[in-house]
Amino acid sequence: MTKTIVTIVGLALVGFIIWWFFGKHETESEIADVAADNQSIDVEVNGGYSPETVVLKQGVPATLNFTRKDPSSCLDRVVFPDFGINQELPQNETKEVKIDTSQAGEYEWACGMDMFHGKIVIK
Ligand SMILES: [Cu+2]
Repeated sequence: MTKTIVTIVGLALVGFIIWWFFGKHETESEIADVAADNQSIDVEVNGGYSPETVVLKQGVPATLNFTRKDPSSCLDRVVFPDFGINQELPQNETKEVKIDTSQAGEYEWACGMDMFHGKIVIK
């Protein structure tokens, strides 16, 4: 019985390792909800950003609602270098980050230490 369990756990681990190294890891991408004159999207901050890529419509003012669940101070700031934004993210509070969508393109954001990354795609 113990042997069977060990074998199953072993196989599961091997499967996980194979998936981890060879599986397709598409970054999670989400399109903002667009209303007439604004668009918004919720981003959860927990060991990284979810979604990691946010798609915004050009020309419509955008708000990203960041909520940090992660207790680590690593993620307590979010920085958008292209927009000159450096926003503090207190834990379990939702902070709005307004994005100027007048220019199409791809813009990265990162935690205060540049360790975790996300991306806005404006098109
Ligand atoms: Cu960090």
